[in-house]
Amino acid sequence: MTFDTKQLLADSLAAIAACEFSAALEDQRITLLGKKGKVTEALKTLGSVGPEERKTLGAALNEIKKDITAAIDAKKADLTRNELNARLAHEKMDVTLPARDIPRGRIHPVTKVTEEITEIFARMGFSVAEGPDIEDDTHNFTALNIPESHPARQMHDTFYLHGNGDGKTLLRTHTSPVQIRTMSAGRPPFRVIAPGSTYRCDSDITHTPMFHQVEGFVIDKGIHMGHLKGCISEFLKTFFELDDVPVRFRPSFFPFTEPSAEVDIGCKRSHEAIEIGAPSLSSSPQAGGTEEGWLEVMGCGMVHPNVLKNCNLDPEEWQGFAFGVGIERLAMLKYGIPDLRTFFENDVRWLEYYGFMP
Ligand code: 2NM
Repeated sequence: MTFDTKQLLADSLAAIAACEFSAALEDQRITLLGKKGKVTEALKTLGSVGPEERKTLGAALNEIKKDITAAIDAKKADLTRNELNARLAHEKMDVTLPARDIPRGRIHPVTKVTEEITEIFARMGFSVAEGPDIEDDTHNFTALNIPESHPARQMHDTFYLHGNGDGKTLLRTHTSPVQIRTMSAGRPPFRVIAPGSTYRCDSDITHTPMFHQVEGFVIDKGIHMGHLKGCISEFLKTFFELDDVPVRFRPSFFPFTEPSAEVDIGCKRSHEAIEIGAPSLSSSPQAGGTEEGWLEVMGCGMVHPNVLKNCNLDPEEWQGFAFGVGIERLAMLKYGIPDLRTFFENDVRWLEYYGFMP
């Protein structure tokens, strides 16, 4: 019996050529060259043939094994390349497609305005201080020259946390206790603002039980009302983005400052809106239902000598001014938000409309 190596080679090459996928080619390799493969089986028969035939058949089988191996390798490279090309064509992506719109949260107007105020004062050299929302009576009232009999101490204004107001623990009614802590802990000069949440037991269209303030103060040698007026006028101009905003300091009273003033800015009022910055300072009715007037935006004053003494500062050596603004009020004026209570309703539609992109 003579083994037809030519036929085996021809059949093998045809089978290899017919493979369409690498998996099929791998099956072919096992069928031909595997442990029980056709070529392997043929090589095993060499032991049972005569020495002459073993020589020629052996050489021929080794030759076709080489050819088959080479054909498999070439076909494998071929199929791998084709399969890669097919994948690349199929999985092609358009890198110019616009990104899918992911829903993003908005910055709450309180946060935005707090950041704006902080930035303006930071550029004037102020640093930021913070303190606890839960305070004691000493830091919130006594050190600020607010006597026992002061109406702000009474139950209807202050949220007391223990007992009936003698527990001495309360939710701060302003951020001034931060100033007291700063003055008591450090050495002047100070140029500090204190933004944060404040609480008062008061709730109607213009009051919410929780609201936000930025208070600030400067303590140094020779500080006077001129510094106060310059600093606050500059702040209001920058905040309302107006070169020439009319600012008026109207005498007022706070227990912790002397003298004290309320700060008004010129505005134009119509049925629809309030516009900050009026060209003339007269409070006279205008044509078209528009009226020029003044709008109270903040409070301020020279820090009371008693407050300085309570913080172990000698009023003969150190003077200062202080001020306080309501964040929600400034946000309403700058961004035309009509209703204070909507600030804390957590309505995402409101936030989408009045909120800011990050
Ligand atoms: C205001 C108005 C006026 C004020 C005073 C102080 C302190 F602690 F330095 F004495 N802090 N804040 C102050 C003064 C706050 O808010 C309407």
